[in-house]
Amino acid sequence: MSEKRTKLFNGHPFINYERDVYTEEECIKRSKEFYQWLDTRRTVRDFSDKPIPREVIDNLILSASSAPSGAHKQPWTFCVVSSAELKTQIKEAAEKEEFESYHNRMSEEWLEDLKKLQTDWKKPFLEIAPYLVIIFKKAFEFGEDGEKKNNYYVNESVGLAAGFFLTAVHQAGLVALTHTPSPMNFLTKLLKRPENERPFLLIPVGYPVEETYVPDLERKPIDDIAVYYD
Ligand code: IYR
Repeated sequence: MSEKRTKLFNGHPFINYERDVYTEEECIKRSKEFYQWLDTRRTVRDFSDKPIPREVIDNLILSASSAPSGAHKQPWTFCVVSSAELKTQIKEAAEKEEFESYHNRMSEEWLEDLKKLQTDWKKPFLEIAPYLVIIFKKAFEFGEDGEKKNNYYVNESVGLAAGFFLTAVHQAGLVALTHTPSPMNFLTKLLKRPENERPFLLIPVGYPVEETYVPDLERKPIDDIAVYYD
């Protein structure tokens, strides 16, 4: 690596952004290959209990944390649960809420929309997957003297980090499930999170079982998802 070239902008240090440069042809090839590879990612619900090195989880989280965030505040905490006892507590609390949701809180339309995914209130993967990664968003932070410090565009920022995380999981040859128990404030209590943090997503990470089936879904074609204004 060449030496960092730095410059001050109004007294603030900037570094020269060194990046790879591609020809238009390479750019087309790379974007196509990346799309074709990313399109092979699937949400999986049948996890194996095969362990994953902790270092892998650190790397996935570091990748997630490279996402852009409002005023570069990185307003997230990734809680990583491998304790069997805690996983059981999380499963029991999540299933209690999900039972209520599937039986009394979700509309007929919603339940109908989920039939193709064959989800239900039972969440065995919460005990089976080697790691549960629970992303918390930081609504605000505490400064040195305990004063409140603002974060900005928190939902957008944490959503981006979650997307980066799922991409990193796929790149590592692992699978994940974006689980959304609702309400999920039980996670704040079980994981003893401070008052400035709110649960955002619960993501089991692991290997899939040997023979895994996923819903036979189609993704929307480009004309249904993009509008060009030339
Ligand atoms: N949170 C429930 C229900 C659920 C909702 C949506 I929208 C999904 O895409 C899948 C599931 C659950 O996790 O089962």
